[in-house]
Order: sequence, then structure tokens, then C-alpha cells
Amino acid sequence: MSQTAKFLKDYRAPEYLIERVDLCFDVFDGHTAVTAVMRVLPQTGAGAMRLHGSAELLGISVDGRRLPESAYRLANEVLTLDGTPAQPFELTVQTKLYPHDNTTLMGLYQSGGNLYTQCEPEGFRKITFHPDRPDVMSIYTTEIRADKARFPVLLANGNRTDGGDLPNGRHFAVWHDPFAKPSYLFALVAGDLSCTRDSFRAADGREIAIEFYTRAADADKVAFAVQSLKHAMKWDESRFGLVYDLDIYMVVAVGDFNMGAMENKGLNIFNTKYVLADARTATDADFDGVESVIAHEYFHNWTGNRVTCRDWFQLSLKEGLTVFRDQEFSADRNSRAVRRIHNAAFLRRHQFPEDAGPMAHPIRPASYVEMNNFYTMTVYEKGAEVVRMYHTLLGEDGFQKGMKLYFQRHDGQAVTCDDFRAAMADANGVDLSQFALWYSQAGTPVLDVSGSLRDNGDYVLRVRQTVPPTPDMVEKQPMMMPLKTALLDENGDAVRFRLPENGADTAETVLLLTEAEQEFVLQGVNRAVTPSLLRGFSAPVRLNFPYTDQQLALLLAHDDDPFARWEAGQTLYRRAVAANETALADNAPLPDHAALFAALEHVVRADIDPAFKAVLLTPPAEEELWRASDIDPVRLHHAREALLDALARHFAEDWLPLNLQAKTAEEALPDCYAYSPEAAAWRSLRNLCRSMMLRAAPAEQLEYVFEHYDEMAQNMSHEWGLLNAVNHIDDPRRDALLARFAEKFADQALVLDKYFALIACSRRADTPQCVREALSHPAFAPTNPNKVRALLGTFARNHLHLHAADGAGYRFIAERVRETDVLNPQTAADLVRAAFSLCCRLEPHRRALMKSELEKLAALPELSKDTREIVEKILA
Ligand code: 0A1
Ligand code: ZN
Repeated sequence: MSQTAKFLKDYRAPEYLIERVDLCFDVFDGHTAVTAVMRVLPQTGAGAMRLHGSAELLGISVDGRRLPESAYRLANEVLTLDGTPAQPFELTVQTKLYPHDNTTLMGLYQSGGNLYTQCEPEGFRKITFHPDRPDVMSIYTTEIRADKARFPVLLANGNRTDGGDLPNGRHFAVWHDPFAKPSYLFALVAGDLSCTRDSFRAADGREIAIEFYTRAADADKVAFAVQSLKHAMKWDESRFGLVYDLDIYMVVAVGDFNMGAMENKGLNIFNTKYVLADARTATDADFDGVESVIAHEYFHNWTGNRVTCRDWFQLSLKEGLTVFRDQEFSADRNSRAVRRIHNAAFLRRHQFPEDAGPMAHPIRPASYVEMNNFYTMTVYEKGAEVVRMYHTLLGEDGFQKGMKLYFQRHDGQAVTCDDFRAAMADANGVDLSQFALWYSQAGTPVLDVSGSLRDNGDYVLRVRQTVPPTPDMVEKQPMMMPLKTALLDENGDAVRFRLPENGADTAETVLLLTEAEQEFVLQGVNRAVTPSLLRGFSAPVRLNFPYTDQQLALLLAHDDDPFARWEAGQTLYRRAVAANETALADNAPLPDHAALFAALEHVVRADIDPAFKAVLLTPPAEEELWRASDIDPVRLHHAREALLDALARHFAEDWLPLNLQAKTAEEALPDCYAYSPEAAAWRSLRNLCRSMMLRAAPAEQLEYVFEHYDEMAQNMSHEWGLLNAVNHIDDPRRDALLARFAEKFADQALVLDKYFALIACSRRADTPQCVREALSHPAFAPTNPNKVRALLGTFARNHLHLHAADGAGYRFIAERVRETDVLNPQTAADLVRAAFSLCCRLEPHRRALMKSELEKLAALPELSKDTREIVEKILA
């Protein structure tokens, strides 16, 4: 039962534009009545008017005259109107909505008694009938009427222009947004919420009102998000010259939300996870998440809202660019080096598998069945890497020139990725036509590099690039990309060289790859060198170079590029895990990893940023270590765990002093248990030490943690580190610690998500059983995406248990997918993607088991479009 796909090549400009949309929402107990009055501008040669909608339709009028039912047809959620005027006219649509029954969390829905909207990408059609495509941009005015006691707060986009009391204890508010916007940026909130106010003085002197809305009980946890917003506003002015445009900026936090947050014009709606944070309930990583998501949504005001996407294929135009901007913001705020390593590790763990699997698609997909399925790691994270490559190729000045031209040309428009590329090229007078391939070719390019010293003292690098075939495309062309390179001598010092094209003498260069095979000559090297390649992770590729272990140790000890230094260590870890895997397969003794541990001696003792030390001491995640095919995820898991055990034992004498050093440094900071980048860095090292100590001596350490938990756990980062470290130990004290944790935070929904995640990520043998039991925990709710992600999403990434050889893990997830799909197709589709994408790369036994679960899902006639698209792609 294949589904109908939409194709980029079929794009046609809209036949009907809509100049203005005046909305009135009448909120009642059991339903909400919506009246939409639209000023329609038919374009030359327009055919019959077609509108999207799935709400209950009460009536339609054209220029105030109600249409008889014979004048329109409704099929497959498309409403076709016959005989509308060729001149501008007024279209009125009346619909009736049932937000309390809407568990999809798209369109208008209820959460905790309040009403919220989510319209991106195609949620507006659940509210009224409308073209609902991003290239139809209109001026919106929204009136909301509701019971004043139940819904004291009434919000929509733009500025509040009117409001007051109505008969029967009701009241109203009118909001007007002066900026034309697509329907996906529409938002409304009605409810009983508490407001935290602040303000920001913009560069042009205007005072911008800031309002954060939360449940009253959460109001004490918004201060950090408010500060983050002000930092983001300031940063966008100073780094990009972009100033906020409305008089008010509102953020509303809601516990039931499908994604992280949404950039609706002037009225962001956020998952509580990315707004609420205090040191008692949020980890340092959670604080970082709040800061970057608050910034991300704010940056969308220019890259997404003022200039939006022509169609949904162009999603990366706004998302890749905005992720790049939020990454740069976070890097400018603190520890650029470690942030960059985190970005690269995240991409490799989550996006590389996507690019090597059944869902592989270019950052601009050529087709989709359900757009909700394309808010992917590829569109967001690889998209950001593609934007970063413009930055690396053009430099900060060139990139900013490109941004300036982009806004000059396209402010107020809905445009394409080609328009962005043209602005970058034209502003810099360069030809970026080959660069377009990044938007049409999927798959992670592989660079095979070799190097040799010529007799004349020149060093020659040979680079061969291949882009692997993906389900959508077999033959690929070579791409344009920057390869940032330097050379180290045998002491680890930088070696200078000359570039043949201009004779410039330098210690670092950006080689421009454009061909399948290329040779680069670095002149005047005159000695044996070790190349430092892909510095700063200058392109989202896999790179192979035949380094010896000694060369990797040299780079790990001395490379002045933090990414390349870290990567040398990662390559050593990869070799060590592979050696363990072979030994396990052969039932042979595990290797001793002498070369790796010798190289790590340096790291353990180095006087470097503690967060950097922590990432250098962390091997790649399992997902990064999967081979191309015939994967046995359980063996790989054991191979990696065995390496961690060996690492813990090898440095058994070092973890305690290192932990003490970090503890002393942390405690010397002012307000040391609060979040600060410095304190977070020390704590990340402490948590690494703790997990290593627990591995090296579990019995003794568990006893210590159990006895001293309260004094050790001064904030949530400590608690999280301690609980993760003990979480795998089969001992009743671990259960007691988890139970106390759940009890202590019984009233904190976001902390209970952590509790569920701990249960689901444990390596203990009883984990599948505990996860099943957690489904009936009073705090678990299958309608809440955060809970489903915490418990089931985490279990889907617990490779030891998901891939149990008897198929029980697959069966369990398939059952949960079936239940979730009825409530929230988007969340169910995400679960399928997380658990089953690896199918065709698995060894035959597990592949067959997983396939049979997928086939049973595919056979369900009622399966949602969202879930079916993913299931069918995996089975294809
Ligand atoms: N534009 C948002 C992401 C987002 C997408 C879809 C949503 O609902 C289905 C919600 C949010 C962002 O990039 O932050
Ligand atoms: Zn975004």
C-alpha cells in the first residue's frame, strides 16, 4: 500500500494569494468556533480555488454570501471551490474544533486545561481551510474570546491592539501582527498562566517587552531562559547586525509538545524542557540546551520568519542556517573548542547513521509523503554543516557580506536554498555552482587521503572522494568542500609550508576539493611530517588516512586544532574497539590496548580545559562504531564496554585524585553549584571520573555513593552523574537510589523524564521488565511525547536490550508503536525511526526478526501516514 509522495520538481507558484487573514476564536467548554475572513487575490490564469483543511466545516461565504453546498467539494482534506471571482474577494470560513480530543498536538490542542497551537508544517489546516503553504504570506489579526476565569491569558502573534470584558463572564483580546507571514507561523495561546516580565533595549533604542508564560508552579524556573533570550538578542545585533522588529517577544512553555520549540512570530511556544531550569532540577547539559534553543527560536525571527521557505523542500534554508547561528552563539558564549567537538560527535552519532540508512535524503529532499518526517538530523545538523562550509570557504567577512545581500534581496519573501547560495556567491564574486550538489546528494562523503614527501622537499597530499550510493540515488558526482590542513613535525610542532598557487608561507591552509581525485602540493616541507586533516571538522565527511598509532599519539598530544586532536584519540579508540570485537568473535583474549593507554597518559595528566579532558577520555558512541553491514549490535556493545572497563582499570589510581582536583576547583567558584560554563566543565570531568571509579570498583563505590548520596548530590548535574554511574549495577541499593530520586521529584515532570530514561538505559538484565512496568507508573503518560521519548525512545537506543537475540526488544517496541500511533503519529514515527532504521545493516538473524515486526506494522490498515512512510522505507 504505497503512499502518494510530493515532489520538489512539481512546485508551482500559488494561484491564490491571501493578503489578510482575520481570525476569531470563540472558546467554549466542549469546542472552539473559528471564523476566518480572508482577503483573497486570485493570480492571473488561476484555476479552481483549492484549500487544505481537516476541521469540521460549518460554512463558507464569498463576499458575504453563503455558498450552497453544491458550490464546493471536499475530498481527502482538500476543499475545491467552483466559480470564485477572478477579482480580489473576501472569503469567510467557519469551522468547529475539539481541542481536548486532539492528541496529535498539531493544530489547536489542549494541555493541562489550557489551549495551544502548533502549525508548522501543516497544522493550520486543522484550524481552518486555507492554502496552508509557506509561500502564501499574509497579515494576520486574531481575536480570542473565552471565559475570563478559566482563560485569563489570551495571546496571539504580534502586538495586542484591543481587549476587554464581554457578557457572561467572558472577555476578549485582539492581536495584530504587522509582518506578513506564512500560516505555519500562526500561534495562539489561551489559559491560566503566570507571566514573568523583563525588557530589552534594542540597538535602535526601542524598549522590547519580554514576557515568559508558564504554569504558576514553574515561574521560579524561567530566569535563566529570560537571560538567555537577552544574550541572544544582543549577540544577533553585534555579530549579524540583526535587530528585533516587534515591540514584544513572548515565550510560552507547555509540557505536551512534539518537538523542542516553535518560532511563531512574536509568540514562541516551547517544550517546558527548553525553558525551565534551575540547578536543583536541571543538569548543566539541560542549561546549555535551554540557552541554545531559546537562541535558536529567536534567531528564526530573521532566518525563517522575515525570510521564509518557498516550500517545505527548502526547510534546511531556515533550519540549517539557524542551527549554524545557534551553534556560533553558543561557541561565542563559551568554550568554542569543546562545542565544536560536541557538534561533530552529535552529527556522527545521529546523522551519519541516517545518511547510511533507508531514510537517507539530501538536506533538500526531492520528495516526501509526510512533511513531519523531514524534521531530521540531516536537514538540521548536516544543513548547519553545509552553511558552515560557506563560512569556512568565504571567511567571516565574506559570509556576512552574503547574509547582508540575502536580506537585501529577500526580506519579506519566501525563497529557496538556491537563493541563499546565490547571495553567498554574488556577494563574494565566486562561483558556487558545484556547491549545489550538497543540496541534492545524500550520503556521507568519504575522503581517502594519503601523503608523501618528494625528494625536492615538497609534501604531496592525494585525496580521493567518493559519495556512497543511497536508496534515492546511486551515481554521485564529486562535491566542493574545504579541507583544512596543517602539518606537524616529529616533536608535534607546526611545520610551515608554501602554497604553489601564490607562494604564501603558512602553517595552515584550506584545500578546496572539487574533483574525485586531487593532488595538493605543499612546498618546502623538507622533513617527515604528520598531517593534521579536516581541522575544525571542516566538512561533514568520513576521512581515512593511514596513520600509524604513533602518529595518532603525536596528534593527540600536540595538535593545536582541538577537533583534530580529539579525532586522533577517537581513531585510536575505534581501532581498540574493533580489536575487541574481533577477539570476542574469535573467543580470543582481549588485546591490552597498550598504544592507546600510553597515548592517554598524556591526556590524563595534561593541564587543559576539564571539559576538553572529559571528551578526550570518552570513546565514540556505539552508533559511530557500527560498520556498513552485518552488524551485531550486542557484540559491538560488549566490545566497547570492555574497552571502557579496561580504561577504568588502567587508570584506576588516577580517577580519585582527578575527581578531587575537579571537586576543589568546582567548589572554589562563586555560587559553585549553580550553572556556569566553568562549573559545568569541572562537573563534566567529575562525572566522568565517577563513572570510571564505579566501573573499576563497583561494590566499594556503590556502598560509598549509597551512604553519602545526599552530601555528594548538591545539584542535578551531580545527581545525574551519580545515578548514571550506579545505574547498571545489579544491587538493591541501586533500586533504592532510583526510587528515592523519583519520590524526591514526584512533582517535577521534567525530572521524572530523567527517572524514566535511567530505567530504560540501564545495562542490567531486568531492564526490559522494568521498562514494561514503568508503562503503568502513575507519572507515565502515552499522550506526552517527553515521557514516550524518555522511556521508549531511550529504550530504542539501548542496543544491548533492544537487539536481544530472541527479538523481544523489537516486539516490545512494535507493540508500543501501535499504541502510540493512534494517539500521536509523529511520536510513533520517531520511535520506529529510532528503533528500526538499522534493519538492513544488521546481521541476518536480527534482520529477519526486525523485518517481521515491521511487516506486521505495515499490514495494519489503520497505520498513520507518518509511521507508514518510515516503515515502508525501511522495508523497501
Ligand atoms: N521550527 C521548529 C521545529 C518544529 C517543527 C515542527 C513542530 O511541530 C510539528 C514543532 C517545532 C524549530 O526548528 O525549532
Ligand atoms: Zn529551527
